[in-house]
Amino acid sequence: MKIGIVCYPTFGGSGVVATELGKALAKKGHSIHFITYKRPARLDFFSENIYFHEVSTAEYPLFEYSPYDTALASKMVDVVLYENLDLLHVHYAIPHASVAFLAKSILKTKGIELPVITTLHGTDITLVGNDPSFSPVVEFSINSSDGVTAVSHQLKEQTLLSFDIHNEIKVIYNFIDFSRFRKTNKNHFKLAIAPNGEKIITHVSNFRKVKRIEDVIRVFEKVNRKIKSKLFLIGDGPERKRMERLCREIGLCSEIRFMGKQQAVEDLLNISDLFIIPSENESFGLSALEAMACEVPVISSNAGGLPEVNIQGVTGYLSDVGDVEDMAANAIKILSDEVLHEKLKKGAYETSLKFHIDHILPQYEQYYNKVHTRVTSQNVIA
Ligand code: GMT
Repeated sequence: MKIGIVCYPTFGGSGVVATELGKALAKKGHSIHFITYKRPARLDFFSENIYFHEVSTAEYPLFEYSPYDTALASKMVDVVLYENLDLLHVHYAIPHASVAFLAKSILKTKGIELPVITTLHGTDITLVGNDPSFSPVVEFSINSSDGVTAVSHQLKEQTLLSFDIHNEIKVIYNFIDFSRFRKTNKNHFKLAIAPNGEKIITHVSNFRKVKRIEDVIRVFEKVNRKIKSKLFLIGDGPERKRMERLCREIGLCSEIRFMGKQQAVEDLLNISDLFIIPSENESFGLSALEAMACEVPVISSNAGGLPEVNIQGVTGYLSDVGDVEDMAANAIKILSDEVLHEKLKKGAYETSLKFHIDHILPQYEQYYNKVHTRVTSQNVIA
């Protein structure tokens, strides 16, 4: 198939899923056309089946804000027409789903029926999408898509609760590529970074408020009083400065390392003993899954879709949002009991296999075929 993928090109979860999906589809022989404003961060190699179409907006003194949506719709139309795309798969509802509706409507006037699939990733529903300044458009564009997927059952339920949806929503989980995220021996690296046998606790995110990084630091503060340990904070975002100040205030700067954005997250996961994700809301928690694939148990909140990924007592433990005491107690329990730690490492890895790219990719392919057949056959009858 010739598939257009529209996504945010950043390190954020939706962009990562979209890019990895495109790469995997290209490996299977599909032609993949990424349409976005910058080359996606994870699009780091050349493939004869992958194309990148950059959306650039015209500068004009009248525009206080460049009309990205208009430029994106025009680029979608252009790529569909000249690359003969079979289907458009847009990731993150805002603005991609409504822009796809506009492109689809334009193409209809040219006699082309373009199937559009929207994947909901989380904050496009739970935070941003719910905002009254976006919600009517989000609801309309979900209902206007030819196919809709959500990355967890909880996100599907949340979408149905938040909006008046009459479209089917299919759940297709985030996935993991085990050729990248797998246990490898990085003991030399661990020895250099934790020379006194310190346990390493890791958090990866975009440092937004929803991630509750203060809870990560408060949990670590408690753990560190009992267990020699270090905290890796990987990623960057609006909360970073405040969190750096907090580390100074509590005097733990030498134990807490702000790593910034990292390309080779898997190397850091491979020297980690525990992963922590205490989010206020988390539709799936791809970063937790990446840790589990590297045999790292997870301490998380029980928000959103996290209980579908982190299984209580099997892959780690879950606590109520903000229950720093319970999270710290669970972390200490795991890090001070070698037998339990080993059991959870094994459980984390075995559970992560359920999300193997080889299981999830065919679900997308089958869904593409189903939606494509439905939309194009409707067109023939009409
Ligand atoms: O805020 C983020 O974590 C980034 C966000 C995104 O859309 O870029 O991630 C969301 O999509 C990921 C991929 O489907 C999910 O694994 C994350 O759980 C989800 N984040 C939230 O719901 C907060």
